[in-house]
Amino acid sequence: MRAFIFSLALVCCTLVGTAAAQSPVVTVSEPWVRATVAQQMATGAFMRLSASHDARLVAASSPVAGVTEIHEMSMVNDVMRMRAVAGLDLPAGRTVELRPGGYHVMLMDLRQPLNAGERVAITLVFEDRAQRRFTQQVEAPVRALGMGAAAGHGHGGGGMGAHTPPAGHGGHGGHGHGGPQRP
Ligand SMILES: [Cu+2]
Repeated sequence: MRAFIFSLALVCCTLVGTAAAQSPVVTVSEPWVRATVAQQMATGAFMRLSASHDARLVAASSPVAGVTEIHEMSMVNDVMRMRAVAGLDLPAGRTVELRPGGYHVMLMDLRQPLNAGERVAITLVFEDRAQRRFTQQVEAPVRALGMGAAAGHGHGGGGMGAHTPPAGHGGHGGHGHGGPQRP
């Protein structure tokens, strides 16, 4: 009986400790990167994110890209536009999807072509509610154009895409964003 009470107390302490720390765990599922064609300097990475506690995706990086941003894509007057955002909120327990036509991690200034079947390492940087940062590494397989994505919703596909500098961040326009995305 004594042992039982003791172990109960232990469980309580553990639970309280976890709640106080509020350290989010972000589950990343089905990450993938869109394959590139010759001369293409930028592509998107997509995945599903689910945080155990409120968190925010605030940055990303990859050895294959000189610049990595978090982008939002939306239809503006029948034109697909994408812009960099400061972060993407991940409300506790909700799955947030990064997908073609929506939010994505934009890999720019690519150092090499990305071919289907390869894997790309991406480091995701998250922030908890107290603005403490933590990172998570994912290995995203490269998938060919059109696979797992609605056709025509790609980045800059057929000249449809246009980058808009993020509001109030005038400096974002100059870093090679507009390189040939798809000849
Ligand atoms: Cu983008």
